[in-house]
Amino acid sequence: MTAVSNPILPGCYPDPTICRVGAEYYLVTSTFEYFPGLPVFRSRDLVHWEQIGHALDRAGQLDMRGIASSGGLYAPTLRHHDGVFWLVCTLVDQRDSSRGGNFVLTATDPAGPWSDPVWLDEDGIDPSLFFDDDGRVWLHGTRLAREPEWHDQTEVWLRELDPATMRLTGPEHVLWRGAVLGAVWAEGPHLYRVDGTYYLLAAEGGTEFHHAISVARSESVTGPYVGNRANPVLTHRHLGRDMDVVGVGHADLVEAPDGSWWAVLLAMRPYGGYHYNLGRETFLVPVTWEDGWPVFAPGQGRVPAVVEVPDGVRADGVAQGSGLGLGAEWPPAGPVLPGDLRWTGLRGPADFAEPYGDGWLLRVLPQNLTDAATPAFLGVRQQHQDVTVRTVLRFDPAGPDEHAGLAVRQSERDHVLLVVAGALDTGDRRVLAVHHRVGVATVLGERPLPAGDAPVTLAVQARGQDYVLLAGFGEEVPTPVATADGRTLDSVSAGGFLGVWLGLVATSNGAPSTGVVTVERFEYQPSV
Ligand code: 6LW
Repeated sequence: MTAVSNPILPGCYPDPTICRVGAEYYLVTSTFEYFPGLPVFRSRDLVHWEQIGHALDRAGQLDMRGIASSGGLYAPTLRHHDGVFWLVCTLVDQRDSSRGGNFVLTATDPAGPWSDPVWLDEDGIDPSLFFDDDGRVWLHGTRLAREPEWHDQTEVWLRELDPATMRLTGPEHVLWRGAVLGAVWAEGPHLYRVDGTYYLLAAEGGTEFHHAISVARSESVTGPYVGNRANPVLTHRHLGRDMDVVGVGHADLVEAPDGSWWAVLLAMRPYGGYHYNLGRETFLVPVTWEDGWPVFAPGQGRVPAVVEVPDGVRADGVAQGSGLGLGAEWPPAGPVLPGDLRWTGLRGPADFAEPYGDGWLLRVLPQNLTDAATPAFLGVRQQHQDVTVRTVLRFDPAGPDEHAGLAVRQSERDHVLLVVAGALDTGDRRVLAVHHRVGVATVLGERPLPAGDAPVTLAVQARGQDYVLLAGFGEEVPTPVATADGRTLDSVSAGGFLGVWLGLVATSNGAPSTGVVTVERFEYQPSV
C-alpha cells in the first residue's frame, strides 16, 4: 500500500486524460498557449509520475502564433490501441473560430516523436476516442447544442472514425446533454465498455465552482444512454466555497492490473480568499462498481486528501513503501536546469534561448508579455502556494525600455514583472517592479542599481497571495522592492483557464535590440 497526497500533479495540469499499457500508466494534460504543449507523464503505480516528453514539441507541428491567452490546446484524450498511442485534442483561437479545430496525433513511443496533427472534420471541443471490441473506432466530443433549450447547453456527439483515412463516417448520434435539468457545459466526454455495457462519463456545470461528474450507460455504443440516478456521481459544489478543494470535474477512468478502477480529474485549491493561483490541478480518486455503476471515492463522496493505493495497482504488485507520492518529491527543489521538461515558453520554440551552464543566454526580443506572440519568456508552473523563485543574472540594458528579469504570468493582460532596466535619465540601471492588471501597467516600485558589472539577484517570494519582489546587487542579500497582490493573478480575477507561471523574461518593448541576458541560474524553492 502506498499513500499519495492529492493532487498527484500540483500546479496547472488541467483536463487530465489517462490510459494504461501493460505495466505503465500514461497521462496528458492541457496546456493552452504554452509551448512545448501536452506534457506526457508516465507512472507504474499512479503515485510516482515522471514527465517523459511533450506531444507538441517542434516548430511547424502546430501553428499557435497569435493565439490569445487561454486559447490554444484545450482538453486532450489519450488512448492506446494495437501498439499505437492516439491523442485527440482541440486547437482553439478564441478570436478566430475559423482557425484550429479538433485534431489527432499518433505515436508508437509516448515520449515521442508524435505525428503532425491530422485535422478532423467535427467542430466543438473535448474530443475523445473509443476503440470497441468489434474493431470499430468512435470519435466523440462536446459542442453547443444545435437546438439549445437554455444558454450554454451543450451536447455530446458521436461518429465512427475510419482509422485508415482518419475520416468520420456514418451517421452522427447525439448521446447526452447533461444529467441535471438546466445542466450547462456537459463536456470532457469519455466512453468505456465494462462487462459488455457502454458507459459515458462527462463533466457538467462548467469548469469552475459548479463543476461536476455525471455518468450514463447503454447497451449500444450509439445509445440511448440512461443517466445514473445518483448523478452527479462526484462534485464539491454542494460543499460551499470554503472547501480546501473545489471545482471537481473532468474525469477519466483507468483499470489497474488488479481489477481496481481509478479516476484522474481536475480540481482547484483556493487560498487567500476564493482564488486558485495554482490553477486546475490533477487529482486521483478511487472508483468502485456497484449495481453496474461507478462509485467515485466510495464512503467519502469527495476527493480524498490522501489516497491509499494498493500494490496491485502495479503490474508487478511490488510494494513501493509508504512514502508519500509525487507531491512530496516532485517538483524537485533547487535549480531548474535547461534540460528540465518543466520549462515552457509561449506559442512556439524558444529560439531566443541557449543553454549556458546551469542557466541560459537569452536574446532580448522586441515582443513582450502583453503580445500574443513568442516573447523571450521561459517559465515553470507555480506548483506550491508558498515558493520562492530566484535568478542571478547579468544584463546591461541599452536604454530604459530594455528589461530583463522575472515574471509572474497569468496572461497578456495580467502579469507582474521584476526586471533590470536602463535608468530613465542617466546611463545607470535600476530594478523596476511593474504590475500589468487588466492591461494597465502600474509601477509598484523601483530602485537604482549601483554601477559595476556584478550580477543582480532577483527573487519572487510567494507567501499566500503576497508576491514579494526582491532584488540584490552582487553579494547583497536581496531586499523587497515591492509586493504584488496575487489575488489579481488567478483565473477567478483574470478569467481564462490557467494557473500562474513563474519565469524569465527579456524584452526591448518594441524596439530592435542586440541585447543578451546572461542568466547564471534559476531556482524554484518551495517553502517547507
Ligand atoms: C476544457 C473543458 C474544460 O476543454 O475546460 O474542465 C476547458 N473543463 O473540458 C478548458 O480546459
